[in-house]
Amino acid sequence: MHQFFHTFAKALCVGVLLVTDLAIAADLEFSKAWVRAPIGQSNMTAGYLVIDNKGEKEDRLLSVQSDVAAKIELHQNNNGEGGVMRMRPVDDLQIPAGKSVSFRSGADHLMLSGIETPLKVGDFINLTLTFKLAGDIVVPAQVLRRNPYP
Ligand SMILES: [Cu+2]
Repeated sequence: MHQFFHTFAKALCVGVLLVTDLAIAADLEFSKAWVRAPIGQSNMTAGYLVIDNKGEKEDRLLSVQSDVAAKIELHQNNNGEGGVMRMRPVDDLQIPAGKSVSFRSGADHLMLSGIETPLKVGDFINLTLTFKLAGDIVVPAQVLRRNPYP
C-alpha cells in the first residue's frame, strides 16, 4: 500500500511538472498557470497563475488578454457580510519587489468572459500579461478540469 502511494505521488509530481511550464521574463517569473475548463455551455471561466517578482523594482500588472476570450478582468475575492465570498474587479495589481502574487483557486483570479470557441481540456491558451515595467509577456496556461495545485 505504501509503495502504491509512493508511485502515485510520483506520477502526480510528473503531471504537475508538465503543466507548470515555467516562463521567465526579466525579473518576473511565472508558474502554475492554468485555466478552468468552462462548465457546460458557459462562456466564462477563471484563470490562475503565480507571478514572482525576483527584481528590486515594484512592477504593476495593468491588463491581461487572450485570443480565446473577449475580456479578461482581474478579480479579487473578499469575505463580505456573513462570510459570503464576493469578487471585485480591480483595474491593476501591484507586484511588489521580491514578492510573489498568486491567482489561485478560491482566491484572486483572472476572469475570462466572452469565450467564443469552446476550450478543450488539455489545450494550452496564451495569456498576454501587460506590465508597466516589463511590458507584454505571454504565458501559456493549460485548460484543466480540476485544480492541479490544491
Ligand atoms: Cu471572478
